[in-house]
Amino acid sequence: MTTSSNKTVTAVAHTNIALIKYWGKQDSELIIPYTSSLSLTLDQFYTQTSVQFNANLSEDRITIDDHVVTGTGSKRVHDFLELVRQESGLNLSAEVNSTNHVPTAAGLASSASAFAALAAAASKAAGMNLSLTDLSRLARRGSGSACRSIFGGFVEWQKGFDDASSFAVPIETRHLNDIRIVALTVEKHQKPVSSRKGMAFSVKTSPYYPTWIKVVDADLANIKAAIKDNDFTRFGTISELNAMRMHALTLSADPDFLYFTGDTLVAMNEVKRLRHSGIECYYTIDAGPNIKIICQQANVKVITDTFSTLFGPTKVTVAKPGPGVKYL
Ligand code: 2P0
Repeated sequence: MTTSSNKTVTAVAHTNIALIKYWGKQDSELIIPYTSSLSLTLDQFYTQTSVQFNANLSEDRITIDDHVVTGTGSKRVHDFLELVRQESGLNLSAEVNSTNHVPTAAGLASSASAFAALAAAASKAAGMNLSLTDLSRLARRGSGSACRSIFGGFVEWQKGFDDASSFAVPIETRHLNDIRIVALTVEKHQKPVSSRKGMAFSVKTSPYYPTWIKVVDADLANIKAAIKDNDFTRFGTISELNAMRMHALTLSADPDFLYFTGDTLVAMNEVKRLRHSGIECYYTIDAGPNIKIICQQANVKVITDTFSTLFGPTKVTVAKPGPGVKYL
């Protein structure tokens, strides 16, 4: 067993937005989902994390955005470091320093970039030299969506059936590279139901959950065909539909719950109005009230102008496809 390592390793990972959503786990310990999912990694939002395993520490020391975090706030990071120690055979405590570069207005703060960067930095600092596939599997154990942030551009998380077979793969394409995501923040407050709880509750109580599993298979096949055919209209249509199908699982849970606010509905209607007026755009919405508008570069200005007028310019952030994880 290795007992010493003092290398500080720094990794950067970008967040991703799911276009075919992950919503439900068949195995919550290993984070194996019921369905595959597909995302786009974004250039604007990322996490930078440094890790050093240090023989002088008696316990993990975790600093996030310049604040030392302890107790429940650090439990998921600590549990993840335990997993890295188990897998690497290294038995030292770690110093972790993480900074999120997510504009506070973007509403995209995400565990995806955080656990992707942590997986990359911690595994390398512990002396593991993982392939990108194994890094994706490791990141998945921290947070499901993090397995997709190992790669850039369009990424598919293939659900698999066990720890070895559940990981993300990049979708190699030069198509749709003028795609843009206009992130709109209508609400900054913490969501009332976390994704983790919300998806578990939907699996358990929504009578539509078995249908979701079937529908995602079809949505995923269709969106991959749309990417292959460079068909933005089909791509956007399927993304919007799939997001609404995911939210139908919250409305059909018992008791029901909802991530939208009144402003979410205002923004959704505005996207539809723009679309009907000939400005092609679609929306997707995660487990929160903020919407992300899917469009192409040519329409970015009219869309950002419209939403800046409606909600204020500080609420609007434009992102492009972003890169996979890298070391500094
Ligand atoms: C996604 N979301 O595919 C979906 C769509 C939110 C809505 O993945 O429990 O933080 O850590 O595996 O990855 C957010 O859930 O959940 C998420 P865990 P995660 O992006």
